[in-house]
Amino acid sequence: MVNADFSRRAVGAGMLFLVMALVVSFNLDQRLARQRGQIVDVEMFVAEQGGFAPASVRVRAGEPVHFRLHGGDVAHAVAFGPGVGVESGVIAPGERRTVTLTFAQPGVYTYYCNLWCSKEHWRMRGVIEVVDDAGQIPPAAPDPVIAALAAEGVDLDAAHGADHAQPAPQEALSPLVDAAALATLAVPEPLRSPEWRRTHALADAIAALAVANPGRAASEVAPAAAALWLENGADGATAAIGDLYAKNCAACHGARGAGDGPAANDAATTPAAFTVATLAERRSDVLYAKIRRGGMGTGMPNFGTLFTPEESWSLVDYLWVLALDEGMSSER
Ligand code: HEC
Ligand SMILES: [Cu+2]
Repeated sequence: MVNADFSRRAVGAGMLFLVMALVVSFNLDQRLARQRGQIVDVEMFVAEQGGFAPASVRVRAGEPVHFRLHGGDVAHAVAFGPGVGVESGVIAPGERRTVTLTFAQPGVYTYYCNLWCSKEHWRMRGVIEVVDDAGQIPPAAPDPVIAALAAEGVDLDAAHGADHAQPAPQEALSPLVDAAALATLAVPEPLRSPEWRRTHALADAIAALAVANPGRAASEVAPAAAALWLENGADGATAAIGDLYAKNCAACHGARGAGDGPAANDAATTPAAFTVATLAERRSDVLYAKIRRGGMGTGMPNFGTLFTPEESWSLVDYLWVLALDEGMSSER
């Protein structure tokens, strides 16, 4: 009686152990599979030949993804965004390179070529759907800045005109930047706030500074406002943003923002030159929106799926560095 009871218990304990061992090994298997990650093979061709194959992939968040990139025709370089901060570097035709990254957050990401490889280069983009454990992607919130512009009735497509090509009132702002003059002027508090700067244009800052300093010459006020504008836009003056511009914008807009990049003539419309004359009347949020959404019916691509909002604001600041930086503007 005692013995039978004991052996029954022993069998029970043994089975429990087995079940637990199976559960543990199953979990271990899953964990190992997760650690090994997912493999995504991508063939690369210029956009005219189909771009990336596949052009859309689905992976799981929190697990490494090994992108095995293979150059099919010409040299390409693959970047991941927004906010991923990973690049493959240049991949020669026929070369194979693996880029491993882990998406911490589910959402929709982009892989894109950032080496100018053909006329339609900027169309060389792929979509990465990163799902959570339940296989879901959280819905993306609309960009609040672009939504606010729409609510305000700002027509992004009407905000550009024939003014691109004619750098006229630039002389009026000469010398372009004068920090010494700024130090002698009264600066109304809102002009220093990032929110004000984002919803206004340099022309607004010049006007507000003139009102706050009656009796001071316009030739003093404008360069002072420009100095303030540049000072408050220091985010655009980093090497990382310069690099972002060089790889994604310079081919059309020119290395120095003069609208004279090697691909400028291929765009459906002439790319804007980023001079004081073209930018002064532009609100920062309109420039931001144009970068993220692109120009409807023009050659301006959309970059909202490539860059973070912060990167986009910094690019707006960088356009001002191009337009206002004394060294550069004296070259034009
Ligand atoms: C394929 C060529 C091309 C590339 C690449 C490109 N742009 Fe443009 N961009 C254009 C064209 C063409 C326009 C003019 C569209 C129009 O008439 O509004 C434009 C307009 C703009 C405008 C609006 C200017 C204004 O005064 O309204 C901004 C801002 C801008 N681009 C920023 C950028 C930035 C920043 C990048 C890189 C992240 C970039 N662009 C990349 C072609 C390009
Ligand atoms: Cu390319």
